Amino acid sequence: MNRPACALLAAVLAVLGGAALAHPLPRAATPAPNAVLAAAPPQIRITFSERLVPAFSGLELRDAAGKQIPMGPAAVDPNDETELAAPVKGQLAAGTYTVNWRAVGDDTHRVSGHYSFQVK
Ligand SMILES: [Cu+2]
Repeated sequence: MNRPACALLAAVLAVLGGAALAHPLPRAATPAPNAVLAAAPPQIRITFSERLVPAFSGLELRDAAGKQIPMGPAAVDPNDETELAAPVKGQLAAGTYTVNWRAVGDDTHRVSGHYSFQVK
């Protein structure tokens, strides 16, 4: 299905209350959106509404200035393909950080988003 047709069908299904053709969307994240942490989290982990295609899904972390924070490789959990995670290396200075994620589900369409958390 091409992208406009898929988007239209998804919209129609959403109106009908169905989620059969939903794209992967975050259901939960660690750290949580808007969390205020005392120290750097050991990893960033996002649980999606459906399984992801590992090769095309990932995340990155940026500080308030937009500088990318070095992390270990982002990977989809082989035991639960709805989980996308990446290890955080070392400490993070106090400040606000943004997680940018991208996710591709079974229909190969890419969705992306972001959320922020804070380190005190
Ligand atoms: Cu789609």
